[in-house]
Amino acid sequence: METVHRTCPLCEAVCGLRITLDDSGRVAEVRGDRDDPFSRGYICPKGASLGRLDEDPDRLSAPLVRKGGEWREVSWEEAFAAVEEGLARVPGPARAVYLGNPNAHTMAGAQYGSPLVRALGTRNVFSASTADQMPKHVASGLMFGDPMAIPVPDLDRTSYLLMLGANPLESNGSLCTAPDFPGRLKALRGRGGRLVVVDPRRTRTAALADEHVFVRPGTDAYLLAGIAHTLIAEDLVTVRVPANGLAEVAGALRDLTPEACAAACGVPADVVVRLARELAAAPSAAVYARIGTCTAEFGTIAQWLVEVVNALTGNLDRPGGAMFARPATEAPGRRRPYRTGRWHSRVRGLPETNGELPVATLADEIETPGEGRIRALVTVAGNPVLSAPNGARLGRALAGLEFMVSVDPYLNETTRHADVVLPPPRVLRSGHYDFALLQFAVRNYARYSPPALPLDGRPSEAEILARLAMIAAGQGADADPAALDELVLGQMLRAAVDAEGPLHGRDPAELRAALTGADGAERRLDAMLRLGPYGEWNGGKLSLRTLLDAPHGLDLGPLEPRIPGNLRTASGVVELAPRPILDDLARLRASLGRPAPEFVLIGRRHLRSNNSWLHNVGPLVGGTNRCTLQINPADVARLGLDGTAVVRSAAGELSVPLEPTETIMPGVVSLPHGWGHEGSPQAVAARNAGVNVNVLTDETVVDALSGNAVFNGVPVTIAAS
Ligand SMILES: Nc1nc2c(c(=O)[nH]1)N[C@H]1C(S)=C(S)[C@@H](COP(=O)(O)OP(=O)(O)OC[C@H]3O[C@@H](n4cnc5c(=O)[nH]c(N)nc54)[C@H](O)[C@@H]3O)O[C@H]1N2
Ligand SMILES: Nc1nc2c(c(=O)[nH]1)N[C@H]1C(S)=C(S)[C@@H](COP(=O)(O)OP(=O)(O)OC[C@H]3O[C@@H](n4cnc5c(=O)[nH]c(N)nc54)[C@H](O)[C@@H]3O)O[C@H]1N2
Ligand code: SF4
Ligand SMILES: [Mo]
Repeated sequence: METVHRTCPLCEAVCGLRITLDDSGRVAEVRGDRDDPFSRGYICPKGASLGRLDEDPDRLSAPLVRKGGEWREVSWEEAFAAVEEGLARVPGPARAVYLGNPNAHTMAGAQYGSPLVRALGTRNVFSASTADQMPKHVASGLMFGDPMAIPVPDLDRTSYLLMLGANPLESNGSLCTAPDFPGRLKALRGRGGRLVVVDPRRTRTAALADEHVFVRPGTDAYLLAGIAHTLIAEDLVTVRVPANGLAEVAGALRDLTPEACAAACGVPADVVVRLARELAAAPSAAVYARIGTCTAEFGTIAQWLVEVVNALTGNLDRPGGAMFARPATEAPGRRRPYRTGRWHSRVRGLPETNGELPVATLADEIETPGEGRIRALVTVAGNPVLSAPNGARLGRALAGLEFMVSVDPYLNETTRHADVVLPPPRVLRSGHYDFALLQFAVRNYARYSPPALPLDGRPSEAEILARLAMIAAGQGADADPAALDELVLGQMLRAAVDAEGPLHGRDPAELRAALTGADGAERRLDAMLRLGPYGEWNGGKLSLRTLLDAPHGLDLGPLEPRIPGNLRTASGVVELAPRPILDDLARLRASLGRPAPEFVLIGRRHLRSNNSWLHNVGPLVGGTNRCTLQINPADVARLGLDGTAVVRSAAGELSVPLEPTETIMPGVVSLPHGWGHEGSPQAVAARNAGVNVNVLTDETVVDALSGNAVFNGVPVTIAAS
């Protein structure tokens, strides 16, 4: 028996785990790591099932190559040779890549995703970000100049939290890295603070709150506009950060009165006004909005208004308010002001954001003939057939590709269309560092987990992605992946010695020689830590060594104010009224008097689920974790429904089992995403198939500024089946 300590890679909460392995390397037990200063022993049922996931017999153990409908296990050499042959047939501009959610949870995704994208030589870059948080990046990019500068609520110190469209008691939090989110919310109430939750469902998070406010799906932008309007109209504004555009904000919101907004969002005007007054009066307060408000028609406007309200109440960048983390691997910021629309998608003319195109138009780009049509696709850690809007259409489009390669441990609804599937090794054979998630932590913190077990002759995911990149760049299947790490390291160190700062004028070769680490991925982490804000090469202590010596993680202190140092706007101050957002308000106004559809569809998450995967882990499925349509009993009675119903949208239709519940607003129905595993080679998932909600979601409707998919507020009709 051996005990190892690792960060859980399954969600954004980054809990420390204490894992007991038996002599054969099997996971015997998983517990929370009580010595982790951030998670302090917290664990959820998913983390506890890591062993079951690890030994899932349906996880792929060797690469697969498909000929017609037949899958064949092949050697890694043969698999990479097949990739080389497939990609060689399709020139760069006709290739595409889709990067899925777990890329935010693997070192390989963080370190080798960008080189892979560059090597493919295409602007057809898609990811789960445009089915998720792109509105946040665009709002932050335009206001702070940096799309990654996303403030988080200072959860442990705030005295008032207004939470919209998030359900951390199921999701464990998102773009707000906070292990034991439920405990932190209880502590907020325990110290006399107030929690208000805005959601069309009375969720478990809402049940824990002081107040739950029902909102009509897709209309949070109105509610937030009404709050901002009230702050300005009642002279409750105290902006404490250097900022431009307050007068423009006031002008732009003048007609969006609480009464006008109430009519659109369904929250009574007196509640809108009261929320504004409470936010202004609280000793400290934060507004936090997540997926329910992002994957919506006015997603970017809503995220902008969140930060406008935080700024107007004096809570942006101050303890107890909305603050920016300072991650240990933060690179010196870019100086170019942020903009979107540097290029546009070929078929629908949708603007690029963060170097990507909206996943809502991926099927268009594959299906529509003409120069630049996508003919080859690389997917890494994604399942867009179940996660993209109108995923059913996307599935049909994938079947028509000339070549597709997927890096994924499973054969699933998406990877079954690939010609080659490359499975990464077990979680315990990979190192783990949360490059992405620690940018959004509610305390500054760092933890590195080295591989707990050696590689068993299979390449690491880092090596898989590096080799894909080198093949895509035309260097062939035999190129040495280590060369890629050296290239990246060389660039990083060269930039450091060229820049003003402690390393100015040093010799990059001498710095390179000082790096430690068992492989390229670790050496790159070492360099980033040393160069980072707490780094050994920056007057601090951090390096790979210090993290290896702290297997339970290192607390780097509470969040500290960062404005103006972290701003990248041309003006150097916060831009409260970016032109593109003010222009988009016309779209919000235009829909003010729009009649509400009879029913709108929203999503939901379950604690024991994880987007489209983990459905093959027996202990996690079943019980309340099921793919049912939540509907208010009054609607069931009015329509005379019984058992199941047919749901229709502009995109498609589904027959679904009903789950009547008083917890959902009348006129709103909710179906979780990530299901629809009928016929899956994953045996447990196939027995608990459910249906694909993204048969119903409409890829033709996006948030205009970010191109983000709209999953909440989808007009549907319901009929007896
Ligand atoms: N209707 C509706 N649709 C939604 C949402 C919604 O709320 N409603 N939510 C959206 C959101 S927020 C997101 S993030 C997307 C997610 O969309 P995707 O990222 O496309 O889908 P996931 O289900 O997260 O797919 C994860 C894939 O990664 C694989 N995987 C797991 N671990 C690893 C690993 O270590 N390495 C590799 N290479 N692969 C791995 C899994 O087997 C699985 O195939 O879905 C979106 N879709
Ligand atoms: N257990 C589990 N955890 C997960 C995931 C998972 O699938 N399962 N997925 C991970 C991913 S990829 C992400 S992005 C995060 C997401 O994390 P969260 O943002 O917390 O996501 P949800 O739990 O879906 O909560 C969204 C809430 O928004 C509500 N809602 C829907 N429409 C609207 C609306 O128009 N307005 C408002 N105000 N509310 C609305 C829904 O009812 C729901 O309660 O979770 C992550 N964690
Ligand atoms: S809350 Fe998230 S990080 Fe923590 S154990 Fe559960 S799945 Fe893992
Ligand atoms: Mo997500």
